Amino acid sequence: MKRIFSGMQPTSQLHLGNYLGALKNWVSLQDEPDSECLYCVMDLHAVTAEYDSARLSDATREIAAAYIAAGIDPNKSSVFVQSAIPEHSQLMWLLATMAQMGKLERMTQFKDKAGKNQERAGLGLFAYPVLMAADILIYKASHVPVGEDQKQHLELARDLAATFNTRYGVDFFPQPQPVITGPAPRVMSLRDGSQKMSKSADSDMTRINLTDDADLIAKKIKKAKTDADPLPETLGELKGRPEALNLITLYAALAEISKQEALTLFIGKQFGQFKPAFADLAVEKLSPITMRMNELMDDPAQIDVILAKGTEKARSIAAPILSDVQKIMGFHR
Ligand code: AQP
Repeated sequence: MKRIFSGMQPTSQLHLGNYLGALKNWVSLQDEPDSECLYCVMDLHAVTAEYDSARLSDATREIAAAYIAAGIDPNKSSVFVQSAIPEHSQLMWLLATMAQMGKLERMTQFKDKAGKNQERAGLGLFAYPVLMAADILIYKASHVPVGEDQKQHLELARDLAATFNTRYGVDFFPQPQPVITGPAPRVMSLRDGSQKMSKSADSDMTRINLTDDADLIAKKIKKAKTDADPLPETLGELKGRPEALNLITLYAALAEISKQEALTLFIGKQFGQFKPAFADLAVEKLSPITMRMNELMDDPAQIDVILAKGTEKARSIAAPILSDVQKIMGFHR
């Protein structure tokens, strides 16, 4: 039996990187035999950065709506909100006693997000990967579908699972396996092929959001950074052209063809010809998701019913696991 867990933060609108790197894979995993899927909106993580408290609740619903609009079926998967399951934070504290500061200091996401101001970064941002480990281990999840950027955090979760088992002489936590598959595990910014597409990047022109309308998608693609050379015959010839490779990767992922097949469609063409075709494809694939999201957001009560059902299921798994952890650690009960 596979138990699949993953989540996204309600920091902003989801973008094409979130969709192609993670969410699209979540949808296909729902139909795997003998698997149980838990998809969480990670609001406790979202407050580790500056955020708008007046927007958090709506932003949380929007992410749940995006999951469902992209194809997560609440009858097959549990969709819920992290802060509704107190066991995540409770397990985090227990795991924090075993997490080494040195390992946390090496986390690239912390370094990127804290920037030059590490001394002034919040403890929550520093301990983010410990909470992420708790998010996964509180369900004894066996598989975690994520984008490539989360690989290092997953390794820490595996490390903490092993540390717990060794320290208490038990075989309690399984080793969660990262599932980093799909045609676009690392989608890059539209403006800089060396940076990942990110919700928190300052410029909205760097990403395509699932809520962007057709005109905005076309505008962002038109203004995407490229180079002056035509598209070559083989993928190998895109070496050293990160923006071109990113756009071909995105086209291929949306069209559900290989990168080479995508390239073959445009051999010898300039970006002026490629970009309108890519924009049409992006609109065709994303607009049904946007429309469904908008319908769902018009009926927030419907989303809340789905979340309440998911919460019930998630807590029924998490509570006994936390209780077992407390017993293993010797707490008075
Ligand atoms: N550019 C990307 N390419 C592929 N996958 C990506 N993911 C994020 N960016 C890309 C995957 O989407 C999921 C969302 O995780 P998150 O909400 O925790 O956000 P994140 O990984 O920190 O990255 P974001 O979306 O850019 O948010 P901000 O800017 O707020 O940090 C994860 O599975 C992630 O791998």
